[in-house]
Amino acid sequence: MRVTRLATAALGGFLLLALAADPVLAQSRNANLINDLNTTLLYAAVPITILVEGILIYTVLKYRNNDEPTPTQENRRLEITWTVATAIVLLFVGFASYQVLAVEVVGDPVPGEDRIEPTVSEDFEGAVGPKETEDNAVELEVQAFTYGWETTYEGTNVTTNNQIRIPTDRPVYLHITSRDWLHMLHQPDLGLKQQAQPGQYNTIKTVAYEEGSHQFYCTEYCGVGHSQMNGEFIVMSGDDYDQWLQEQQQAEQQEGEGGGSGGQQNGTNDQQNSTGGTQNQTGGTQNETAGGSGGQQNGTAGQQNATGAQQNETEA
Ligand SMILES: [Cu+2]
Repeated sequence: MRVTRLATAALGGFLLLALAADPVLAQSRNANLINDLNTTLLYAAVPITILVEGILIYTVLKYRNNDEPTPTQENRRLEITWTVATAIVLLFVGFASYQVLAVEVVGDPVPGEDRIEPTVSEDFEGAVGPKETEDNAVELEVQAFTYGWETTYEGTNVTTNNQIRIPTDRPVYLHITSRDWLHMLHQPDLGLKQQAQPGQYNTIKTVAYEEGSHQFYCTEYCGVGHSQMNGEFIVMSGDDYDQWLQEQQQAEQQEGEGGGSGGQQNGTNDQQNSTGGTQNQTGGTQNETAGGSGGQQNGTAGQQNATGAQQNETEA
């Protein structure tokens, strides 16, 4: 009876764990690999947990009234069994983890002759460019500072603050560095995490599958503004991304070419605003006038009250 109940509880626990481990959506190749590894390791860990806990509970219950226990002196078969079993488990965990860590989206890209030069703004070491075969790859430079993030897109002058935009289904290389001291970029849904270090680039790679917006943030305590050091990580379709980048570039160019004319337009806006201001002032005058007469009315009311009080006194 007791054993049946225990078995039911163990099975229930296993099912709960299996449900909790179910990955929600395939956001990126990184997240996919990490979640799959997690599930694989869980399938190994749960039976071992049930076995060990089962033996423990069985032993406690069976020998609970044993007042003079004697330790097992020597049991070669038992020792060989648990040594071999442990070795098999460790080999399995090591092999499964290595298969995921060896993939460059998880274990970071490694420099090689088959890669093009990375597009970065500073003369720092550590950046790894895309492979020659990845002709549609996207490179972004992410600079951390106290307290925010600035992203530069593919060697253009286009930058975004506290916002990182990437396209789906293309290899994306993020060259991460810092302008002052240590920070860390983290986006859990996509399985991205890398340190931002001054004087050095750390390159991470991803291939995103789903469009959407996610929050990214700093996960290395860096000062009083650390908790505000977050931003929006936007995954767009390839076409949307190209269009957005083109628009940004055009806006940038227009600003660069006609800085003077842009300034004049702003001046006109300012004039319109000041005209609006005059109208408001006129309105203010009207209000004042109305307020004055209102005040007089109040004054009259006050006089009436005073009169009332006098009447009351008289009656008393
Ligand atoms: Cu921080």
